[in-house]
Amino acid sequence: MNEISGPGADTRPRAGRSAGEAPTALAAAAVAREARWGRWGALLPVLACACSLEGLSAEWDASSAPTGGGGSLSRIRIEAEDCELSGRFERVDDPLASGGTYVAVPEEANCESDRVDCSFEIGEAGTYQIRARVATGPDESTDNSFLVRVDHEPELGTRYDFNGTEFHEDYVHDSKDATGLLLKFALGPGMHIVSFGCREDAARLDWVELVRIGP
Ligand SMILES: [Ca+2]
Ligand SMILES: [Ca+2]
Repeated sequence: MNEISGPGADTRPRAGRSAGEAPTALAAAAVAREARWGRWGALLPVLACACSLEGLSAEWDASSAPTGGGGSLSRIRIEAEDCELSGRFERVDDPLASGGTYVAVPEEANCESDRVDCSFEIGEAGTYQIRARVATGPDESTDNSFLVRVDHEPELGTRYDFNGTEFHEDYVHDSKDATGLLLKFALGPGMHIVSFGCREDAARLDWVELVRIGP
């Protein structure tokens, strides 16, 4: 697997959906872990304690929904604002966004190599799909696509179009594929990077999930 870049100084671990714990202390602890251990530090609590993921940017939702095959979907969610941003992607505060923040390249800034890289630690090999919470920018017809890559492939990215000026959940599909099939990836255990690259400035990304749909 390729080189994996660390979270960098702009990583901002946030308290997850809190259930009574002190988010600021947890966030501070997460920052301290990041400083000492980089990306791996954020994983330590997962190994140490499966009971609570408070304070981590990645959330396991093993509660899941049943699938037709009798298995269950498991998903890992990472807030886009907690991913590594490059180029002109910016964090934008918005009460309608999960965690109060989304990311976007400013309108009219144009796209170059701007990217949002979200690192997922996968424990179980399987077939995965990407789900994201997205919204178009102010111009719904020209602020509504990203170039999606998994582990830096494909090199040019898969064009993913969507609609809707309000935030909504969507599964990533290949917009050049007339069949409309959702993207699927066979992933082994370990770290995987899901990237959303700028294709049209002002397109908004709130969070990203890897969803395991089967073996
Ligand atoms: Ca635009
Ligand atoms: Ca968010």
